[in-house]
Amino acid sequence: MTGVVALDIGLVVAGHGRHFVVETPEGHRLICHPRGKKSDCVVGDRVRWMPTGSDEGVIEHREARRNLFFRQDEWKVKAFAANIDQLLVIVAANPVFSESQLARALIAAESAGIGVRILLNKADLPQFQAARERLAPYAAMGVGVIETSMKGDPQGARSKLGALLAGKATLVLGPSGTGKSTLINLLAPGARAQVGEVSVALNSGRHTTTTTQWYWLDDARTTALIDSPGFQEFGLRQVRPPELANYMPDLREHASICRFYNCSHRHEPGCGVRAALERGAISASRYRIYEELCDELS
Ligand SMILES: Nc1nc2c(ncn2[C@@H]2O[C@H](COP(=O)(O)OP(=O)(O)OP(=O)(O)O)[C@@H](O)[C@H]2O)c(=O)[nH]1
Ligand SMILES: [Mg+2]
Ligand SMILES: [Zn+2]
Repeated sequence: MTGVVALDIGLVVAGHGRHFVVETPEGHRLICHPRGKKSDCVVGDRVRWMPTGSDEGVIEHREARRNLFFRQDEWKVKAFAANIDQLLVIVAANPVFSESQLARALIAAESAGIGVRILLNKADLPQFQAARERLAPYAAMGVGVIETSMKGDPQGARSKLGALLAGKATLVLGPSGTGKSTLINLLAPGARAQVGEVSVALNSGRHTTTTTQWYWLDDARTTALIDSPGFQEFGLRQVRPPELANYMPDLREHASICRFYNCSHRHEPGCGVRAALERGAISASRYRIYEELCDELS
């Protein structure tokens, strides 16, 4: 594309539907509108833009992406962020998390080639032990699980996370009310991400955060956290059923010994996955999620 390289480069740090906030390499932020009506920019995109006023511009071009983390529901694709280094899924002792939603986020990350960790927050609450047990299959299959009490022991949370986040752009994802914005405020000086009380009546979060936003943790702008709104649904229509077990490390490990190369791990004889399930090497809940997804995606 001729002319594109002559334009200024910028990083999309927030999206508000019809306009975006773009940050220049010098750290200046300005409002940009996409050229034309439709835009496919998301937070984390690098764009070429042209000034149209002192604090405004127009996005002319989006650079190729290294990756894109998204969910695909029945009717629409919801992109969370592009060009991220890792995903941090936050769940909490309370509200009780859906294991299916957690598993889905992990599968989406695997299929996008993005590394992932789980953060279990609110270690100060009595429901913590039960939540920790529900995460045991994830720790066993090699997903790092970090435990924090951001409210009870903020310093402990900070020191556990510092090295894991340094030098990376991390997308913070999870159900509403788990502490995503609390984490941003803990680590990003002056971020002032809005934090909401968990609704007692609904035993769930209130969807305090409504847009995805990029926060720098350091003045040198090498480490970033991306806050996102809590989700309730997580469609995986981008995944074909035969690929599914490939994106679930605990199933994948046993699929290689299945008698049939195209085994669906549901009814064929000589299935390594079902044998592992029967002897307890794969947890019943994980296999149930696999079945649920197979049905949903076929
Ligand atoms: N008990 C306890 N409460 C916490 C802890 N960390 C955060 N909270 C509280 O949990 C509630 C929700 O926190 P947020 O940071 O707004 O949660 P969020 O994940 O950003 O939620 P959404 O923006 O709705 O998706 C707030 O009342 C926090 O003060 C913790 O370690 N222990
Ligand atoms: Mg929030
Ligand atoms: Zn099988």
